[in-house]
Order: sequence, then structure tokens, then C-alpha cells
Amino acid sequence: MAGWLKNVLGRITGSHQAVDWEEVEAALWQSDLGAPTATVILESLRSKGLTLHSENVLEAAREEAAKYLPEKGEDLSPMPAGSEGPVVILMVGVNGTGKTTSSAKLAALLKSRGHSVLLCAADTFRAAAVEQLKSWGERLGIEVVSSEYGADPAALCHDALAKAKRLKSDFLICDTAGRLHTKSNLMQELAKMKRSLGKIDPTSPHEVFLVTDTTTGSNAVVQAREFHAATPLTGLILTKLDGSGKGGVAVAIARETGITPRFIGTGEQAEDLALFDRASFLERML
Ligand SMILES: Nc1nc2c(ncn2[C@@H]2O[C@H](COP(=O)(O)OP(=O)(O)OP(=O)(O)O)[C@@H](O)[C@H]2O)c(=O)[nH]1
Ligand SMILES: [Mg+2]
Repeated sequence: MAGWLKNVLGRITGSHQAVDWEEVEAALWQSDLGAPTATVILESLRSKGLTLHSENVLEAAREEAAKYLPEKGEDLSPMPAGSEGPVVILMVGVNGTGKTTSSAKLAALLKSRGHSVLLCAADTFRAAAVEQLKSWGERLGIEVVSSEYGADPAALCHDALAKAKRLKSDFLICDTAGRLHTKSNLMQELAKMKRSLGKIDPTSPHEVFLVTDTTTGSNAVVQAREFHAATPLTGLILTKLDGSGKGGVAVAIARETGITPRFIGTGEQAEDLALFDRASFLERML
């Protein structure tokens, strides 16, 4: 048996034992769902109390959480024939969540499907960040558009999109600097990047992914709200699901903001990225 709740249930003897609600509550807390979402799920389970037994409460808890999540993450696809590309993806999030690594992973995935991809090192805030993306680019054989340290990231995104159009790239992935959602000047910088891309293609960016570290706490709901306000998000990339995090934060974000997972990151290598899959995600979460 894997998962905390399963372990708890495993300790309860007899197949028709009544549910130990304290233990269920503790399991929901351990899943990183955060208080509001854990409470909603718990209340819903309690309302079914008469029909629940220790052996089906786990399934019932998963079913409650599943209501907020898509069965599969929506995949990326190139522009339909007749529309001009590239599909522009903006990667945003707080510091250290895995934006640069996920940018490289996505680029690798798209390249493996035969698409042409351009990467843009729009984290000009940290000198090492440009080098980090360039080194991924070299390993993957994908061109990286960059500028000098301290350059305006909005201008760089603009130039990268112009270049991607010239090259007729299918995708442009812009890696941005980590920023705290509480710093309004940095959040405005994101909105400026969006406007500056929009000057070339008013429909861009087509995707804005909030890269969310599943090993950090439920503060991610507040982050999601603030990032969504600055540049409307089109999905989540849940990183470090190979670590200790249970990922419940994704359920909380989905329930409270409607923004749902698209991809998951399960390691530090280029191939450690997969489309979100609800069943396996929930199996791991609870
Ligand atoms: N185990 C694991 N590590 C990851 C994953 N994604 C990223 N990392 C690691 O997390 C660390 C931070 O990743 P970055 O991609 O540099 O994060 P970032 O969001 O670009 O960081 P800043 O640009 O500083 O905000 C690196 O050591 C990555 O190798 C993942 O899915 N699993
Ligand atoms: Mg980075």
C-alpha cells in the first residue's frame, strides 16, 4: 500500500470497520491540499458518512478531489494550418520552482515530436540564468535567444518572437525570472512582456504556464491568483513530483482559481516531463 491514507487504513483491522474521521482528516492535511480544500472534501465525505467504510473512504476522497481536475492535462499543439505561428509559451512563477528546467523539458518534448522550437532567456535578472538555459539549448540542439545581463526582458521577448517568425518556428518558449507575487513592480514586468509580445502577435502569448513546486506549501494558491491577475494563466506545470510533495496544492489551486494542471515534472532530466494524468496523480496524492 502506498500513500499516507492507505497506511492509516491498513492499520484499521476488519474490512467493515467504520471510518476513523480523525485519521482521514490527518491524511487530507498531509496531502498539501490546504485548509479550505481539505475542509470541503472532508465535509463532503462526512455527508456520505453512513455509506462509507474504511475500505472505500480512500476512493471517495479521491473522487471528491477529482471533481476539480481534468482527466488529462491539455496537450500543446502547433498552430492549425493556415494560422501563422509560432505558439508562444510564457513560463512564470516564484523563484526556484523549475521554470528554466521545465522550459528545456518542454522544448525537448516538442522537438521530439518533430516541431521547431526557439527558446528565449528572458530571465535577464540573474547572469547565471542565461547560461543555464544556453547550456540546455546546447545539449538539446535548440537555439536560445538571449541578451546581456540586466536587459529589458519585454524587449527581448519581442525580439525573440520576431526571430521565431522569421525562422518560421512552431513554438517559442520564454523562460522568465523568478519573482515574488507580492512585488508589484515585478508582476507589472510580466504584464509588460505580454504587451510587448502582443505588439507582434496580438493573440500571444498563447500559453502562460505557472510553474509550481509541489514540495512547497499551500501559499501557491495566493501565488496563482496574483500571477493570473498579471498575465492570465492557461495552466500549471507541477514540478518535483518525484520529491516529497503530495501535490494537493494543485487541487487547491484548481478549486479556488479554475486553473488546472497541464504537465508534471518528475526529475531533473529533459525527459522527466509528462502530461498530467488525474488517476495516477490522485493515486500518489492520497
Ligand atoms: N527533482 C526535481 N528537481 C527539479 C524538477 N524541476 C526542476 N528541478 C530542479 O530544481 C532546481 C531549480 O530549477 P530551475 O529550473 O533552475 O528553477 P527556476 O524556476 O528556473 O529558478 P529561478 O530562475 O531561480 O526562479 C534545479 O536544481 C532543477 O534541477 C523536478 O521536476 N524534479
Ligand atoms: Mg530560471
